[in-house]
Amino acid sequence: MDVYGKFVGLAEWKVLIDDWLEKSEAGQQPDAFYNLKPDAREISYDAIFVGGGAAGRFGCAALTARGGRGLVIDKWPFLGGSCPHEACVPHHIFSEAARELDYAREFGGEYWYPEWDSTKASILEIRDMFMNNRNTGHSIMNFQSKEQLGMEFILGSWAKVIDNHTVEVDGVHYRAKNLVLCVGARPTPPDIPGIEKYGVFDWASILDDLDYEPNRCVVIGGGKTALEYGSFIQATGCHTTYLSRSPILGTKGLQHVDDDIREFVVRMLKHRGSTIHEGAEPLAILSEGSLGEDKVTGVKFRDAQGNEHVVDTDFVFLGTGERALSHQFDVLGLELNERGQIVVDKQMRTSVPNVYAAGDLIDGPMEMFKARKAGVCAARVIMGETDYEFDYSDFPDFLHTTYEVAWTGLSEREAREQYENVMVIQMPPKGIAPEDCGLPATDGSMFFAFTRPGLNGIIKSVIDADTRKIVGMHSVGFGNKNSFQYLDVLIKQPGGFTIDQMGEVNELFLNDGFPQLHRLRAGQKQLRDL
Ligand code: COM
Repeated sequence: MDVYGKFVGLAEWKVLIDDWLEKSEAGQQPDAFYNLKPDAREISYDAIFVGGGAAGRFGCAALTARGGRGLVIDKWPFLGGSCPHEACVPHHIFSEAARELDYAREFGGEYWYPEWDSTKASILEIRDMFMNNRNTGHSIMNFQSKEQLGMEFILGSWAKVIDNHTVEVDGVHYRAKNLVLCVGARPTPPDIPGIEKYGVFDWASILDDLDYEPNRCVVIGGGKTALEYGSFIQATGCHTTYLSRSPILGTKGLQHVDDDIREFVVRMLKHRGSTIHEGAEPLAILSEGSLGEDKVTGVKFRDAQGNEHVVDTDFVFLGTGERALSHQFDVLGLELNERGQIVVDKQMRTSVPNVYAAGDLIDGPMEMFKARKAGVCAARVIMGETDYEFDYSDFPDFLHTTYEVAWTGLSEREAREQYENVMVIQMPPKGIAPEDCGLPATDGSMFFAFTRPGLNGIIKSVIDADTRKIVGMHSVGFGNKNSFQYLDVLIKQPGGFTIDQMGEVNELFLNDGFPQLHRLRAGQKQLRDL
């Protein structure tokens, strides 16, 4: 379907995209959406973005903004990739549901909350709420990219890379001076006997394939995805057991998570009723039923002491790894690392001339900021900014449980390894029982602070007392998370950000903790813990 030159509104995109997805699900081959200028087959684009997720969409927007000519091709009928379709957006809906349900459970029968009834919270219903409305995200992606950003695209058709200047779609060759590869990654099931059984899900298949209401859940993993989905599942009233080889939040990439933060998160998961086995090795997924139709009944695992156990369950959630979809570009002979990711330099250049890669195809955190900025970096370099680099080795980070957990910089332990004189500002203060304290009382935790002290959260700031610079900040609670994207810039700016400068910040909330607590110590000659 040719949409070039026609105004396509949001409502119209919803219908077009839903229709495409329905046909595709029914095994038909729906028409792709072509938004190409008339000379598309004759010219050589500055770049073709293979993959229209965050990296491809932001890359093409950046290229277009700088006067370049870009083309985005995606197999799905919408731009934005897995984010609006099956990854970040549903994750945020599930996390918001988890937070709401947590309140409903904790305050059931008090104030305006009805008695808590776990049978009322349906995973399927919340999932369906997202599925029935996700075309809102899809349509704004296409509308914004076409009508506002002026991007050319082909959506709903496969791109076959022929060489480093040529991409084929539906038998037609499109030429470009450069290619930017950004088709992402997919969850990879761990190698456990029985992993293919019905009843084992990941963040993608929970959307497409779950067709029953789970009663008990085993989460395999102890990192971000495991905790985020596990917290949601537990919050619905479905008892959740974590089987994690590493300590919870001790997986690769989470080295900056502070010990006090980790302890609080684990204690709060247990408070909500989850069972946690750290150092656990899953041995087999058990099932019952006739061959081919057997359904999960349990997970056998070996605990940290070497003893074997079985956890009964009808639902297993895999919070384990993902694999880059790099092999569809084998024709290019790109250098890959040991995890199958495309190797790039700080300008997103691959080992093949004129080929760049971005997003989850490359190393580094599988996070939105990295995908978007890597795509933009490739575009800027292509458009002649020869010195532009993107370093994604250091970044603010977060996850949701029923809380927002956010951090930037060093943990206290890391700081003590690097600096001789470390000072810590912490609330609740070290040595004080959280349930006796009731602080921090942040924007969003007032109810907990006043009626359930100890459940409200923890904040922490780590300071090099010699230079007075803040070197790490950490928070579990509510209302603080988004400030970390700016705190990260402040504390990592050249020259750093001192406790005294933080003491000058004008707080908007009385007691989110950071400006106010730093101000109480600002100016103190020999800094002491607070
Ligand atoms: C957001 C997708 S859901 S994108 O990063 O704006 O393309």
